[in-house]
Amino acid sequence: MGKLKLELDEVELRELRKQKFITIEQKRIEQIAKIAKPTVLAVGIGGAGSNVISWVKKRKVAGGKLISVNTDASHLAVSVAHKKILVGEKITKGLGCGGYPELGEQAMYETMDEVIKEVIGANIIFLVAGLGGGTGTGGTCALADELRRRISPEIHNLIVGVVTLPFEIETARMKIARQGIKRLQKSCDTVVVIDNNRLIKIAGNLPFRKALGVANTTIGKFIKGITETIATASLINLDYADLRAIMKGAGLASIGVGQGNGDGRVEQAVERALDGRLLDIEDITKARGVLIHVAGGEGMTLQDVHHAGELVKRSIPPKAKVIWGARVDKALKGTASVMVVLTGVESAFLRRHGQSRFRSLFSNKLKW
Ligand SMILES: Nc1nc2c(ncn2[C@@H]2O[C@H](COP(=O)(O)OP(=O)(O)OP(=O)(O)O)[C@@H](O)[C@H]2O)c(=O)[nH]1
Ligand SMILES: [Mg+2]
Repeated sequence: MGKLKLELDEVELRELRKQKFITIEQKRIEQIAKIAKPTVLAVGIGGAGSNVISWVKKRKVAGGKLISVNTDASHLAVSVAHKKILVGEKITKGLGCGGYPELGEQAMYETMDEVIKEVIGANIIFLVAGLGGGTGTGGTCALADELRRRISPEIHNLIVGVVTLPFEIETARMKIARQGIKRLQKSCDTVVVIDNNRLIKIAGNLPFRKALGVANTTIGKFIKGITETIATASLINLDYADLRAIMKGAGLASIGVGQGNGDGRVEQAVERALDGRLLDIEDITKARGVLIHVAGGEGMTLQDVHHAGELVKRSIPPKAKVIWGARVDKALKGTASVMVVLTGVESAFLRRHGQSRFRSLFSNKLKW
């Protein structure tokens, strides 16, 4: 009896040791996962950039940090963000840059250390701005250049510019925007371009503010979508390595988001993401990489997700690199939401607004 008890004790002991080992191992994995979790950060620069950050912040984003940077103190005061930074106080006295990008650039350099301190260290950095004005154009270019200069190449990170193009009627701003894109491409891994002019087509009869809201919603959904997919567990995980594979050194990119309801919601959502998109694309069939992300309610099946992927793939070249993710969102009852990011595309805007006329200005980095 006593012997049997002793044997049982040994078995129990072994079992206990095993369990302890498993718990320690589990803890170790959890710790590594915590450290290895990529951090996502979005900085909105200038009026349009801060408006997008406010949109995302008001809708709550899981796992990302949101920062607003502006030279305009009164706009910054009403912006919503985790952190707000007034830049260039000495130069602009908190009054904005009045459309002068060189001033935006100087303002950003005046406060650069404070901005960099908040931004550096994140794995994915989104720089969001409306191109054409002073703070957004000049400030974003300066910040992107400085980040590239200060982050050592071995650090695995992604700098993604997310910018809007001015309306055709804002003629004076076109040249500034074009120079901005050119310069951003040098320091960012990808520059996602959203053409405000496409708004006229899809939201032409809406009041101006609401039409801008459509663009802000598109950009906001893109940032929120990527952040949450990377930061939280999903149905089909889109991981950081996937994202890097498609966005590292990818040139220009375009995004489209669409939603569908009821039967055929997946087809509807895909169609809207590709057709109703604010894409500034010369030719969709030239895309080099595509990211497809599907979100749906609890009833969403793998077949739905697969179907969405197949529909998108039909519109793009067979050689394009495709990555995809899917996420169940309880709030989306009977609704499917699809986001498409096409990278390596050519900008229709740059084509329309001739490349050669201002070429001499591009060669001098500091002239706008
Ligand atoms: N999508 C979108 N575009 C906007 C919004 N506000 C402005 N824009 C566009 O962005 C461009 C730049 O405008 P702002 O962001 O206000 O300019 P800024 O960067 O603050 O520059 P300054 O005011 O000159 O210092 C404009 O020419 C518009 O085309 C917005 O809320 N949403
Ligand atoms: Mg402004």
